[in-house]
Amino acid sequence: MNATNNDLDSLERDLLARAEAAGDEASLETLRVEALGKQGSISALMRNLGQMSPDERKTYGAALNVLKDKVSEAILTKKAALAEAALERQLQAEAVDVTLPPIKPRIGAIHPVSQVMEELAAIFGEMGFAVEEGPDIETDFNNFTALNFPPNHPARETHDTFFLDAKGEDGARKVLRTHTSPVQVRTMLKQKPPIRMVCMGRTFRKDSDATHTPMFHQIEGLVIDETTSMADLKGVLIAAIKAFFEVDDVRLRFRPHHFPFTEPSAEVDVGCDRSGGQIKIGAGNDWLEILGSGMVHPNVLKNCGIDPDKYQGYAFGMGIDRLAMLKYGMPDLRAFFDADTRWLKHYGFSPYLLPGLAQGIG
Ligand code: 2NM
Repeated sequence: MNATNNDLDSLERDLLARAEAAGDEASLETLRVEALGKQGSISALMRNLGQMSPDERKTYGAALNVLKDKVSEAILTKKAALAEAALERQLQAEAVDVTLPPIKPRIGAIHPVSQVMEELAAIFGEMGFAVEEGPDIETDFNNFTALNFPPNHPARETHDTFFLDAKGEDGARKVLRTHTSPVQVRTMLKQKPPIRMVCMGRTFRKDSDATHTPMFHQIEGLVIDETTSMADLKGVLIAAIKAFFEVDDVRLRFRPHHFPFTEPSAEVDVGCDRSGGQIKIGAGNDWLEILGSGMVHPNVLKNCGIDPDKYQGYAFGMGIDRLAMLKYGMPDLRAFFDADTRWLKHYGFSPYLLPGLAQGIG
């Protein structure tokens, strides 16, 4: 009886040590089968109980049951510890430091002209202007005739037009648009007033020197309803220029001018300061010409199917490239179109920070 109990003690030491030493779930399962399975060592001892006297059977059976419980408890405990350790290892291995800065894939930079267009779209969009688009190749009618440039009139030559060989439906040679105004023509032809739109895009003139490139960008705006006036134009321009240059005060000066498509017409200067060697918009006593504008000529309205006795409107236009140079301090216009990646890296904008009135302009 004592000998048998000693046997149980050593079996217990052995089984518990194996449970403790098990390195994975598989060896725990092997242990469980070898100790508690049908052919297991404890089960075999249980089967011997039948040959014992009732007294022996009582004490020895009880001891066996205690051993059985201890072993299965040891196996379960070790199993839980192994699972916990495995989870801990996985958590360590997959840990993410959420305080690290994001990885920025190198997907290039937004060109300052594109950036400025996004800014202008946000600003004018907020003021209720739709953004319209049109093709670079235009008919003579859309680019000139509808806009009150008389046929063979010298005004057409002042635009240094690129003519194509192809002819449009009007029988005249097509042109690379010399301004974005044909988009206004298209809009008036397809849409009844009220009209409130801007258009931005490429324009082309045979002109190339330090301050002119044969391709440049314009934004033009058009508002047509029954009552809008130069006063509305001035209010819109002041608000837009304040938002664009991010200044609180802007002075505008309207000088009489002439355009074929507007009457009256005005060139507009914005107040600036040149004392620091660079131009600052807003403050100061100097002036900088930045845009052209006027009330849409009745002939233009008529040419575009709008009754000039019922409707009136204003229009304005400005150069986007120069706006970008002024705002972002880029001295040389020609570098804009060199496609030099070093320049773009220096002056370009992050694709992740698109302008909007909520997140800020520029
Ligand atoms: C300017 C200056 C003044 C203009 C006029 C029109 C249209 F189509 F409505 F007649 N669009 N844009 C306009 C007027 C453009 O750019 C310097």
